[in-house]
Amino acid sequence: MHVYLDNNATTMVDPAVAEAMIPFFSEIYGNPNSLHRYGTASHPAITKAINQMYKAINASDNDDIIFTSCATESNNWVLKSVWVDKILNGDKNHIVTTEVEHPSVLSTCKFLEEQGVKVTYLPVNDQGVVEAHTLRSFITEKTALVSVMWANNETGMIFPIKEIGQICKERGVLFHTDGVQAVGKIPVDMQEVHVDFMSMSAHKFHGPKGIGALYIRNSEALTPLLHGGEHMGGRRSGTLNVPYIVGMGKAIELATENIEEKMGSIRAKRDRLEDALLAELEDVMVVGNRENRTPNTILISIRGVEGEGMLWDLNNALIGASTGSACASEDLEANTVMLAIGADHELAHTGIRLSLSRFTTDEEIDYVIEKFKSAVKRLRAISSSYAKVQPTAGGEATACGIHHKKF
Ligand code: C6P
Repeated sequence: MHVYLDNNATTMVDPAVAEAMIPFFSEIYGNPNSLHRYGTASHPAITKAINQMYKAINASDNDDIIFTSCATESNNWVLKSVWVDKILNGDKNHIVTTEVEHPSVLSTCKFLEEQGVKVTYLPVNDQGVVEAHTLRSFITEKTALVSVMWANNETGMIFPIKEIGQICKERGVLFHTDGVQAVGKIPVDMQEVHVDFMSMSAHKFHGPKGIGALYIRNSEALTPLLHGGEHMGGRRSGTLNVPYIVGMGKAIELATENIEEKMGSIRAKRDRLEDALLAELEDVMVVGNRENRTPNTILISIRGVEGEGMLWDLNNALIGASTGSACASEDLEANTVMLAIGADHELAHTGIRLSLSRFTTDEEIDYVIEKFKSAVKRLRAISSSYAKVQPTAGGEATACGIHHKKF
């Protein structure tokens, strides 16, 4: 059996999405900016995709949704353009973000720090979540932007976007959220939150890779990242990628219609897997409480078992999982979110992320439970550092010198 449980890294393109895209490669291939019939032929499909995007996140007619090449571009666009607009050409000098953002936000912030921007990295609590009240004391009259993800890619933990948006609104500060791991996994309604910018990525909800979007409340001014022709109202230049735009529209529609029902079914499988691993394995823990987590995600720490070793065994059993963000997976570094929560380096090397999708089946879950258990047994048997101890009442344990917080 093949089991893919790395859906926070990327998802399979839904066959219905692929089917919707196909005519726009070799049949309706004109440049949508051309005035002839070959160009205009794609306009209805583009309009449909835009409408699907607006409906999925309940954006209003005054808002803009601009297609980009990926969420990395959307994140770069917001951070770099706010720097140009509000810092280089304004009187601000400060950006607030969190310690646990995706590398496309953190690396851009590091770049901006090299340019002289002051960046505050908000800490997370022992659940891996930024508490909204911590933000208040860090916002000053020099703050240009707050950037806080909606849901974390490694833990699935959901951040208090409504409260954070409210604080930013009260203080007159622009608010960007990286919505990549939220859209298509939990209800996202732009009328319920005060968010100025939101990044999205199609390949996280069964659309194609290489296409993302940026939501812009009330068409807020933002210097373009890509200058060129007058595509998308001059906001983002480059010939429109029609098949991918059609695919993103179809994918977001499929992911968000009846989302509660779809997610209920994924949550049931996720919970069954999590319950089984917690009940049947000793010295394991899952990061973050379930109620506040995206319904498809588990970040599990297995004392005494290196994440990479575990991935190897799972891979041999044809199970795809990860130790954390796919973008950082070549570094063999400790899981950054676990470190931010307060785990020590040894423990932070034992995290395994399992992320399900609507295509995950009950049979696959049964198979993973068995293979996971046998992999842990095998790896602990050959582990020089694993010594079985009973965790203390407070959840603290000191096996093999690992001291950690209770997650
Ligand atoms: N996270 C993961 O394994 P792109 O691929 O550029 O459209 O999306 C980047 C991105 C931005 N923000 C968040 C929260 C993300 O999770 C990702 C992609 C993958 O966690 C690949 S690194």
